[in-house]
Amino acid sequence: MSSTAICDNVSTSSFLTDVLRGLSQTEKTLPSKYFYDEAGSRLFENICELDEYYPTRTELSIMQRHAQEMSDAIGPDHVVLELGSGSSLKTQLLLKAMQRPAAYVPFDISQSALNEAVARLEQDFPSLNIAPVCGDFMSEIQLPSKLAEYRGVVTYFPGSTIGNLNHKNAIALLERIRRVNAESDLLIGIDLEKDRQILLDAYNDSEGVTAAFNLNLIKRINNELNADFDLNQFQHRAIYNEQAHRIEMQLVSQVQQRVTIGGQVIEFEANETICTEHSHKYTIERFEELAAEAGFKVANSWVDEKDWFAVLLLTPADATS
Ligand code: AVJ
Repeated sequence: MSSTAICDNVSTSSFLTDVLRGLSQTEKTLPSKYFYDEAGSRLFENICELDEYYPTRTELSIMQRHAQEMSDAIGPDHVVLELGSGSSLKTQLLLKAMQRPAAYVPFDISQSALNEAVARLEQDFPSLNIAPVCGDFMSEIQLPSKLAEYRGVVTYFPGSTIGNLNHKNAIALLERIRRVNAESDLLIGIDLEKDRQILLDAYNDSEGVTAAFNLNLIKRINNELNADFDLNQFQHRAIYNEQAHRIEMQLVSQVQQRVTIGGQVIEFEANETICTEHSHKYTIERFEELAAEAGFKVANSWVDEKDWFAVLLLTPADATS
């Protein structure tokens, strides 16, 4: 299998452009969406199984305990649109709890990830109408045309993936979800602010899996963009930025060095950093304000017993119900 196959309607030529643009800035950055090649996807799955990485199992426990209440709050006969390929246990728990789901639409940038998810879900839900869409949710999100006018759509966006986006892009994504359908609700997982040491440990795990995940990004650039990063000369680091309420993952250049990427030379000072990912941590109140800016209000919220993670049901703020 290859999770790197990108569907036809998504541009593939932008990887090099994005990489060079990010590394040409005074504060060097690389887009976190490029973490997930085949090796990166496998490393991320390994991260999810670490004791220190609490989000996956915590969100799963919320779904195990509350999926039925979520389904009751959403209502019967809904189209379930999931951003991401929906191969996870969380998706299965939601679909199992939904009453007469009209269709399940996994929406993913990777055709192969979609194929695998569909194959798996077909077995577990033989009577479910599964209508996959290959696309990038950073562009307009559309349902298959025969479902576009359907009344009652819920978008499922688990994993606190929204935390990767800055304020402006998070609002823009919520607005795109809001526009999917006149009656579109959103069930979204968000990671909550908590003791900073717990956050730091989750992104600096003792087995070095997160480090390998972070370094895999420049390994991928070497493989796919004809670059010569020396992986031994960069080190993983994750810090917590209290003011911005986010984990910041970095690759730190251990020495002064130059790297060639697609023929272009990039210079690094010793200790210079590349920011590879932001992972925002919210309070429910702060997320509520963000959602309001995009036209959503919080209808329900479910948390684990430690208040480490939340699943929120958002509905259009202008709904007349
Ligand atoms: C998949 C984006 C939610 O931010 O926690 C895990 C990715 N990065 N460890 C996160 C990630 C480092 C993860 N998200």
